[in-house]
Amino acid sequence: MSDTDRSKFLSYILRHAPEAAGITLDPGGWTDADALLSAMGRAGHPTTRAELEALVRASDKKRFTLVDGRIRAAQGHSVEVELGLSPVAPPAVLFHGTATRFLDAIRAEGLTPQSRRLVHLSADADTARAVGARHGKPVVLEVSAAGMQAAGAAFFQAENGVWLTAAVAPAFLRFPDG
Ligand code: HQG
Repeated sequence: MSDTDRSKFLSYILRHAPEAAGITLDPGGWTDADALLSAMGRAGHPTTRAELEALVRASDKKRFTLVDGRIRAAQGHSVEVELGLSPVAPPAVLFHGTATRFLDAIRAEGLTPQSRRLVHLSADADTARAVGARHGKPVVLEVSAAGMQAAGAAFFQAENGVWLTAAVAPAFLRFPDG
């Protein structure tokens, strides 16, 4: 199994379906690293502790956090988790990459988390474009994070730097065409 496949498998079970691998997550989304390694073995993806540590280090987006023998996904969950992040003041503008086919719905109702727990935002437009390209023809929206914060919204930053918030109303979005 390649590192990419292992990373996808880990993302799947740590964000979406721990039960599919026979593990449980605590309320913060953490699971015991040894239990995870056993689960990977049972699923036909035998992995050593050293390989897991290397994979966590090498993950391009730093998707996983491994501390004191416990591991979790830094963000992206659909299962209910309380990441325990403290609200932080965001930069004035953040970016959200999406695909053109979602624009009508986003103009009408703003950004909502869809299958995840929180809306994911990027600090720079290039990263947002890459995120949007996963879904189709990419388009980058500007989010007035300062405006949202002034209106009382909370922002969080995952361990890997991704920005998170509950939802973004249309009034705080700027579309490329105005
Ligand atoms: C769109 C990746 C219709 C939204 C990335 C997005 C990120 C709406 C899609 C992380 C909508 C959801 C998350 C609305 C939002 N109507 N569509 N009202 N509001 N959408 O994958 O942000 O590689 O759940 O624009 O790097 O694309 O997995 O979220 O296009 O950090 O580690 O609905 O996942 O990281 O798609 O990506 P997703 P996302 P990983």
